[in-house]
Amino acid sequence: MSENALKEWAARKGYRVAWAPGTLLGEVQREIAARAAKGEPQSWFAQKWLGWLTETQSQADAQPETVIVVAVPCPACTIRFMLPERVLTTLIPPTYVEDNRANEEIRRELIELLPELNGDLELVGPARKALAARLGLTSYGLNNISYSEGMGSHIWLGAFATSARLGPCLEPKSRRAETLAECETCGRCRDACPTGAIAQDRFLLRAERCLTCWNELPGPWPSWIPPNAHNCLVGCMVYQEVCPCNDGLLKTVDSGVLFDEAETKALIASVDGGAPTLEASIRTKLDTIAMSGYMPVIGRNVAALADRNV
Ligand code: B12
Ligand code: SF4
Ligand code: SF4
Repeated sequence: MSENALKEWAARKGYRVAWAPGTLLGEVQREIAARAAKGEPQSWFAQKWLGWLTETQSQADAQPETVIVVAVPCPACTIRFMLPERVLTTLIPPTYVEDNRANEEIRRELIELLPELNGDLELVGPARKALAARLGLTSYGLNNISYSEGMGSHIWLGAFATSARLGPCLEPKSRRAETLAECETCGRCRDACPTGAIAQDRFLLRAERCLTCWNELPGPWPSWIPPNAHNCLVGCMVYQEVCPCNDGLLKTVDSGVLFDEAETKALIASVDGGAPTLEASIRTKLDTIAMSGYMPVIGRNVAALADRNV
């Protein structure tokens, strides 16, 4: 019953869905915790980005009956800034704009779809890539992000936990994560990564070298980031663009957001992370694409793109 309803819902929406006994959540969290204990990723990075590792009561301890993971195709979007002599058009990679909206929207849809949940469906914060891979919903690229069949890597991953049992549970296809077959003879993403975050000597990303790790956080750029590395408002699209498994699958939409010259100047002047003048109008525009949380880094990032003259 739930199996059919979930499959039909996903097919209708163009999503992919899979679910498994809730014990899978504990398994992937323990695997990541064991890596972190060995310093992969480095401990300062784990503390900042994988906060759940130090939480006393994790969702896995609460032993959900079922975890549901959903892969949703999502486009990159363009955004524009008026500089004195030209318009700077840049990209916001997939998942930034979707994240705020999709978590709640999909949770609501699943609750409506499956009465047996009785409204009991919690967002799962941690380890979504690892969960999706273990469910056979995605494969890892050498670049460490996940690819779902027919969608490429431009996907948002959502994960949910419930104490309800959902009809016949899909047994995860493989209890191991898999890599794309294409990676064996490729390596383009590793060559293209502007900061050397995709390592030669291990599979796990050197996350502390990833441009995204730095352009999402306020503060000065580390000196080892080459000025020409910057390529998006936040995040980075370099390795997804060069990947043959994304051929024909990358979609870009226009966000419709344009900052006029005064707003752009105010943003760039707030390069140290302080609130820009014209804050209200800037915030209103960012709110339309659910990006105002990134206000403290946008001025600095726009300045870096403008200096690069892209
Ligand atoms: C922390 C985080 C980051 C960090 C660290 C990234 C990382 N690779 O860990 C930073 C800030 C650098 C980052 C960057 C980006 N992120 Co991010 N990020 C997350 C977050 C919050 C947690 C990821 C996590 O658990 N990392 C911990 C590591 C240990 O987990 P893992 O990468 O799955 O590692 C497993 C594999 O390496 C595997 N493994 C190890 N060895 C081997 C060997 C083989 C052969 C195989 C098959 C597997 C394998 O075991 C590990 C688990 O133990 C998730 C959202 C979430 N709530 O889960 C989003 C998420 C992963 N990010 C996402 C995105 C889109 C990005 C960016 C592309 C941003 C952008 N658009 O510009 C970049 C991509 C960087 C990259 N190359 O991975 C998406 C990914 C969607 C997708 N297609 O997979 C997610 C899922 C957000 C979402 N809701 O959709 N991100
Ligand atoms: S660019 Fe090549 S090596 Fe990298 S993820 Fe894509 S297929 Fe794999
Ligand atoms: S997001 Fe950019 S910096 Fe990070 S691993 Fe990919 S190509 Fe390298």
